Amino acid sequence: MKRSTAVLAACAVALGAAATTTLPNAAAAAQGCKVDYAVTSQWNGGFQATVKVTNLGDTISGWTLGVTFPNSSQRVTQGWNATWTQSGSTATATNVDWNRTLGTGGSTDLGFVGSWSGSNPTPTSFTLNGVACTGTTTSTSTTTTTTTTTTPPVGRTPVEINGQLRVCGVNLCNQYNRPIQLRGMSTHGIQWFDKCYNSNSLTALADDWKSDLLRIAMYVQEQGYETNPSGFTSRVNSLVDQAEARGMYALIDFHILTPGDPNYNIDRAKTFFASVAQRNSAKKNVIYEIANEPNGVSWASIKSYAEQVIPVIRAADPDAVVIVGTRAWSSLGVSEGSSETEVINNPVNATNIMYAFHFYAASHKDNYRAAVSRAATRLPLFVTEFGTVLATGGGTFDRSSTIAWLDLLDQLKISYANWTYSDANESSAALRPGTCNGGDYSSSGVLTESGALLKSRISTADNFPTS
Ligand code: IDC
Repeated sequence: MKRSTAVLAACAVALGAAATTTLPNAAAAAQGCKVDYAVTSQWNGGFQATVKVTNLGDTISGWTLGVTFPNSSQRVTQGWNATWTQSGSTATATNVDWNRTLGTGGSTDLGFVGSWSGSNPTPTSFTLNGVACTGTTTSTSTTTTTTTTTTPPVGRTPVEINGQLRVCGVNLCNQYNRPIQLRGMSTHGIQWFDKCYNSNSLTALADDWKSDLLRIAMYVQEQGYETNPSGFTSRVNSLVDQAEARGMYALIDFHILTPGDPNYNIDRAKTFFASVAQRNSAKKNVIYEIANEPNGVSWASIKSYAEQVIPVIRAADPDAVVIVGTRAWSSLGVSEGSSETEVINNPVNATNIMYAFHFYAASHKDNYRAAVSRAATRLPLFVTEFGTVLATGGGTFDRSSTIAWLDLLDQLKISYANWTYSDANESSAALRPGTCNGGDYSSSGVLTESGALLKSRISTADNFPTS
């Protein structure tokens, strides 16, 4: 083992030089490390990897990790939980404040998105403070699952653990600046399915489903907000409170759909967001989604809308995360023949924002998944709405495409909300028709096929980082 070898070598040198001299303390400090490296996703020209660093030596305070690739065509483009730089074929990760100290046996989880051309991106060696990590284990499998022994904190809700969220790099991060993924459900249009959102149903969502968030879909047209601004504003606020009381995040969705140009509703958006942002500014559980699905409108117009609405929110609630819808029903432009590059090349001029991506699993498959994999290396993405069915909200329930999507989102730590937690008579709904007429939201009999799959995915342990 590296630790004892290093100490013995130091003793031999010291004793050989002068048998009477006591050992200098510095020479006695044991060093050693182990790295668990896994490529969690890989695509043409890029990959994402996790790097778990374990200190096998004495406690260190302040460290750098060297990661040497086979050649310099592998580049770290964005990393997290450390400051990443690269020179030639060696990338260097320097500790950030909260993981500066690593005790004996202590570990920290880092990660990065990298680019590569033509060869396997697995690093050839790792060093911690210049000493080779001989405990290195590597894997390039995209299916490797890291087993974790973290027990989810008992009795602590998603909001209690994660607190105020913020965007860090391409991730959604919690109060400890650690990337997290929120998994939850969207309401249906609250103008139609209001009765589905009551004390019993929301408790079932928080306690049985272990949902991290509730998306509140407030349509603007179709008998929505425009017909009764103050009524819908107060209903949204009351759902924010009910989510908060159960420890869930609340995603306030300004659900524009037809017409597809968000600027049609910009005055309503400013009025609405000024009001909800001011009323909820002290809360930690609110996320704002300013335009559900722009369609038939250029990215430039959407960006202009965002750059007028975001300052209204910031003026009242400066630290909340804001999510901007993207072109073509929030497909990053793909459904209108464009791509994520229009956003990458011309991002919204604001900080602490994410971009929405929506998909319907039976309609949107590999080329959309490829777009998300590419975009996720450059843009903070949040899947604020997706369905397990056709884009109509009905038709075939596509289990295999949904699983492919959810596996991808899990790997990329992209948060999501499923359409819908309602008993609408359509295959996207999670609850069987008639469920919202009664008080039982917990038994398996109330779930549709889609609801059963989503509940099984959402209710698994979150393992949110707690330091
Ligand atoms: C659908 C509802 C359906 C309703 C229709 C029109 O499921 O009951 O009649 O809207 O308002 C979206 C939209 C979302 C759609 C959903 C399914 O954001 O409002 O809901 N969908 O068509 N984008 C892609 C699909």
